[in-house]
Amino acid sequence: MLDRTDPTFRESVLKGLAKDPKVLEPKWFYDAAGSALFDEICELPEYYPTRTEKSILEERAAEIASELGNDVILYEPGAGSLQKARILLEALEGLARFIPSDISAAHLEAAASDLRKAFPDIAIDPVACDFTKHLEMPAIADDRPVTIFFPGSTIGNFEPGQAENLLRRFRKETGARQLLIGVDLVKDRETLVAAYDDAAGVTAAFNLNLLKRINRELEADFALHQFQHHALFNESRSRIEMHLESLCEQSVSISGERFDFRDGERIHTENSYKYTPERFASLAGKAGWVKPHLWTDQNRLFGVFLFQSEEAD
Ligand code: AVJ
Repeated sequence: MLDRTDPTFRESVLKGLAKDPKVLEPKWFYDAAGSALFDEICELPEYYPTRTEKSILEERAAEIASELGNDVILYEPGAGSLQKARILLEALEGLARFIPSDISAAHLEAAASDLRKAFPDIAIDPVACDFTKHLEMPAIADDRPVTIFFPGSTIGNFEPGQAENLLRRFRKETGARQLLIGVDLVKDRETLVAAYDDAAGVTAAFNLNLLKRINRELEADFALHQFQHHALFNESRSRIEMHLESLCEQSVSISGERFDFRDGERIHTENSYKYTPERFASLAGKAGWVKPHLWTDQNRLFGVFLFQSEEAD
């Protein structure tokens, strides 16, 4: 499939690499190769979030379904391959409408037509939008209450203040009454670091693929072997950080602009915030999401929260 370059990619990259320290936004990880690498990450023995969240959704599906009710519109921002939605749709017998949204219209349409075959009784109405900017609603008359489904701990990519704004926007832009959200929980450093620095090097390849993408789409000349994946747990900020570290002094040309790197200089490519249940409930509360209900696994690795909109009180 042809990957059309998002017009904002160039601007975001040039701006991020002009900063000190240099940064790149994690949303650019997911070109075709990056999405395939992420799918591989989800299968790694060290990467517990995906399988843990899946097992919570599967094991608690009936309970979750009875809390949600059937007569809702389920809206998933950044729905991607719709893997997790399938689990929920199976549990929500009689769900009327599902609205997956994603930045990549082509992938979304393909995933949606597969989903229609599996769930012929559910209206599936994909909308292409970038949820970091705006949640689009399809032009359909249906006044059932909206439930936002935001799994995968995607919320962990945002600074806490940004996360709060995002969750407030989700509520206001869709009029949603409920939020079902997956959140990775704080745990010991070894478990966390291993999940982002796996033995097989898949996460390293995922991180470095960002430079490959810049080379291909933005006429750049990153020497990939001169950068190294680095993951660390920043405990005081309760987040995993991923960086790409320059292994020597070098300069790189991107779209005709030159960027100098010191030996050991890092590009900060991702944050993945880890929450305690209390801290996450308090963040969501500030965004108008109240009455948390938490489902977790035996080891409390991962949390699936259901919140109600304060307006529904
Ligand atoms: C998709 C943001 C949830 O933070 O765990 C996985 C992305 N990065 N390994 C995460 C990711 C490196 C992932 N999220």
